[in-house]
Amino acid sequence: MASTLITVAPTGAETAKADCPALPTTLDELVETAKRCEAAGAAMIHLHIRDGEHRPTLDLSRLTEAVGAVRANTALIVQLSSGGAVTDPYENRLRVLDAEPDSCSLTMGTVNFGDDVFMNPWPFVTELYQLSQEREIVPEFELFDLGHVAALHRLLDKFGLPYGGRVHCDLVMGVPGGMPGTADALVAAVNALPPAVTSWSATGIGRTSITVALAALSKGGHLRVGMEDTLTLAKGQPVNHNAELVERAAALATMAQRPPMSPDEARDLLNVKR
Ligand code: KMH
Ligand code: ZN
Repeated sequence: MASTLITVAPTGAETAKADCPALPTTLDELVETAKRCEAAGAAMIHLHIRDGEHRPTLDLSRLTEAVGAVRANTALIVQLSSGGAVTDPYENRLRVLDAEPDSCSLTMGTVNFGDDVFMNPWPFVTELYQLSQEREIVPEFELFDLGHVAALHRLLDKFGLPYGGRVHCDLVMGVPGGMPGTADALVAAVNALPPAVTSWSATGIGRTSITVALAALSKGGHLRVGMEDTLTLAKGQPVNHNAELVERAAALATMAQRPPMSPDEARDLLNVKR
């Protein structure tokens, strides 16, 4: 039976700990979250980390420590965010690869991001991509808009396949400034993906979470969930732990006759280094 890759994105860079105490921001909270989410059905973790004051950071020693701690306590595929926060300079975002994760996110273009702009100019995208090839790190292409899908065609045409030979994308839907979190937008984006794409997931920001998950499962895609993207289970019902979102995704996937895949199966799917 086909199965579903569930990625958990537990923290992000946008929400303040003071506004959401349930957000995992310390190393202990991260490890506890990773273990519970793995038990609930996650196979990959998309990581942003925080400093001692719970602020987003790309500090290399903290990143390396977080990668090691998740690896020591779970079998999850560790994907580091190369997106960071909107204020992070390009050189720090490139340096994330020095922490030697299994995978890194790689956003395929600039996008308005609420009141901010998430900057991903073409020279940065190509430099990060070539670095991922050199370092043997599997990228996950983050597609916030249809233009990012077009840019992925261009990247693969010019620079060839990623390390490992698989092409895995994540549709990030419902960001104010990006494509909407609707079934119509998902179908349009999926139908436009390059033929080289071997797997894709989708995530719906905020209240688009369930719509996007159901559309993704219906269209044969995988799922990303987590408090980076969604802080409520329903109106007025806050998420108390990332595992609640993973459990819900696992239940939807099981209902769709595509139960969660193990980290080991996910390693085969993405062909990350073993
Ligand atoms: N925090 C956003 C500005 C990624 O992780 O690669 C970017 C982001 C995407 O979250
Ligand atoms: Zn992220």
